[in-house]
Amino acid sequence: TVTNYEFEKRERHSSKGGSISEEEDVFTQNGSESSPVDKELTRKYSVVITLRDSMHSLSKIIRIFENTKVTLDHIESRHSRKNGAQFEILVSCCGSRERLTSLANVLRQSSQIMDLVLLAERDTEKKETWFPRHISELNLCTHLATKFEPELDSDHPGFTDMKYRARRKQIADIAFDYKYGHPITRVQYTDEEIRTWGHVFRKLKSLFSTHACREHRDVFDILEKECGYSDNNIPQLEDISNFLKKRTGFMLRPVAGLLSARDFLASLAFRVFQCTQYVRHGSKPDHSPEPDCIHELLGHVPMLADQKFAQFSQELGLASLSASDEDIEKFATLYWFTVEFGLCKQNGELRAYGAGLLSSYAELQHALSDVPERRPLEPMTTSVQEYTDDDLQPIYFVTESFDDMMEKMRQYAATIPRSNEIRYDPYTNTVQRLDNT
Ligand code: HBI
Ligand code: NLE
Ligand code: FE
Repeated sequence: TVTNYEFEKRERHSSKGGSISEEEDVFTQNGSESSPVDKELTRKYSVVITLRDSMHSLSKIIRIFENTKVTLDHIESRHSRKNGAQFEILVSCCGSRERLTSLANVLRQSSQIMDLVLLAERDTEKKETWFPRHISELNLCTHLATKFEPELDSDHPGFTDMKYRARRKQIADIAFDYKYGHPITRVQYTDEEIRTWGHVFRKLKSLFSTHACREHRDVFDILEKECGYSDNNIPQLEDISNFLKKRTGFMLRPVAGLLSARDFLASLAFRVFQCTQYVRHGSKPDHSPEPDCIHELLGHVPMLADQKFAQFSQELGLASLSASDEDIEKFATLYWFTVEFGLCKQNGELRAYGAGLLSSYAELQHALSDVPERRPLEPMTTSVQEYTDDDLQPIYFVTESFDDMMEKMRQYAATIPRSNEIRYDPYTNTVQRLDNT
């Protein structure tokens, strides 16, 4: 790579902790005194190598890395501004302190190398990721993932439909303008949108009695009686948010599309559900890879109105706060196989509680048919299971009960390294760390 971006970032970073050569001194002086355990510890290092002449020696240098079994992560080059030097090479690598010391010693003997600086990335690992502490800070958690956009994705059923794209933009603006505490702007749905909703509504309703879990069926009856759920009316998010607030304290917040997993999960910690407001394209009503309000209203809302399920969702959110990127990925996968595509056993029968199943006529039938594979939910393995997010799932995970699922998830979350325990204060809608930092 011949970009300067990483290079500059690291220079800024290293200048905070003193000059580069000071770091180097600390490194070499302490190197021989470290304990045997310390020596085996693999850490990340950056090596900046100043080359006298051309880059011809680069391949030899790389071979020395390989010979000392230091793993390369990233290499960049740039022209050097130093007198008598041609290039500077930045190498990000990984290895034990001992290996890096011997590597540096070997390299320094090369006549091609004018200067070599070794930096241990001490504080990059310590750095804390920001997370919202108060429910209003969800106004900052709006990082959209660019996936399934009708504008950008040529496979999207709305890609060539300019009218649909304009409509999506119009509804997205409600979400972009939204601030915590505002009522959610109502949408006057078109006849076409209501037709799409009605089609999905009728077909799914015919499956719920045999395919949906008890919790979903119970709330769905109430939503029909009290909240205007019917095949000729798309309920408004504001009204449904108020209904949920009374049932479990969950609130809806409009969102323009798929959010980053970190932001999406963080909102659950505050019992806020990020909810899309547009309707899927009418040409593919029975399965949509992206969330839309049909998915949210028919799939998620009934489940979020259940006390136990609401608790489960919030705990998943709380566990995700301050987690590393790798752990966020795992929590997102667990969310996927439970809240979105989970199956459970009830009275000896298999039932769907996952919202992605309860909002898709095609997938609800598929999930309970004998086509897909089904495995018991086991967070440790489920969290690393690969999945497809643009078609029917080949694998589903089955839980014995919501209590069992909650217990397993708590045990799993307890194994995730986090700097501090976090608790939620419902009176102030804040998350606090137990050490008050
Ligand atoms: N964003 N709006 C929205 N809706 C989702 O269901 C959603 C998301 N972003 C990420 C995401 N789901 C998945 O990564 C979950 O597994 C967390
Ligand atoms: N496949 C679901 C549906 O068609 O309603 C949406 C899933 C969103 C993750
Ligand atoms: Fe969803």
